[in-house]
Amino acid sequence: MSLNSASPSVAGIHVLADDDPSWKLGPLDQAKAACDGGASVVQLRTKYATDVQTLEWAREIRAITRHAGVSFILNDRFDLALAAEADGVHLGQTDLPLARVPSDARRRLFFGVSTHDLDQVSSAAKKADYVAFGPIFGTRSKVSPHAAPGIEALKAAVQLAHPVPLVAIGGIGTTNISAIKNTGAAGAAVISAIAQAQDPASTARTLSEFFAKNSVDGQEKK
Ligand code: 3NM
Repeated sequence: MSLNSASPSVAGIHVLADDDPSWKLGPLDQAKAACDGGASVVQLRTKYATDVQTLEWAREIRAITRHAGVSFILNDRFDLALAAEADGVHLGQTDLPLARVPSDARRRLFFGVSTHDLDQVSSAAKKADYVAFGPIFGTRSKVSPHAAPGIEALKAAVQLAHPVPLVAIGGIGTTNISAIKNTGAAGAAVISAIAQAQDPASTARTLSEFFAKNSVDGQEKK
């Protein structure tokens, strides 16, 4: 599936519903908060669960997101994504390469690829439907050998990926969402900002509203 105005959107806030057991909220509650708060995308990210558990969560999140009009992406696994009727799949650099994904799955799902430097951005933008780039800032949600490249590198990545939408990830929250938006990134993805929030739905709403604003240098455009 390629992304166009008639297809599910990847623009806006992506909430990664993550199954790390140390989070205050489980993946279903993270997904519900995302939908209640007006996020654009929920991505289910399971690094601990069995396939059976992942599929069970994926089916529930599919129902919640469909009802809310929110796009649903599954991390890593196109087979489970098809089984759960997800909209898309998010692949890491060490997951199945996009070129190996069967054409039937390519037709039915859109695909995003994680990138961590500008060479990876350039290569992913040639084949993926969207590109994720990070970690932009320091993150404690993922063990990453990659340095946090910051806002200037994000600007370069956005331009390099264009016209393929780029989603920023890593260390993003309410205090830096405007800076992310100002780079021209199509989206911003978060884990701990929601999974650890006092009021997750309200935080998702704050992030979504900030991101929806057409702000320049932190100033909201009238
Ligand atoms: N991927 P938080 S950083 C899942 O750089 C993930 O590809 C990253 O969590 C990448 O919003 C990251 O809590 C963790 O920083 C994002």
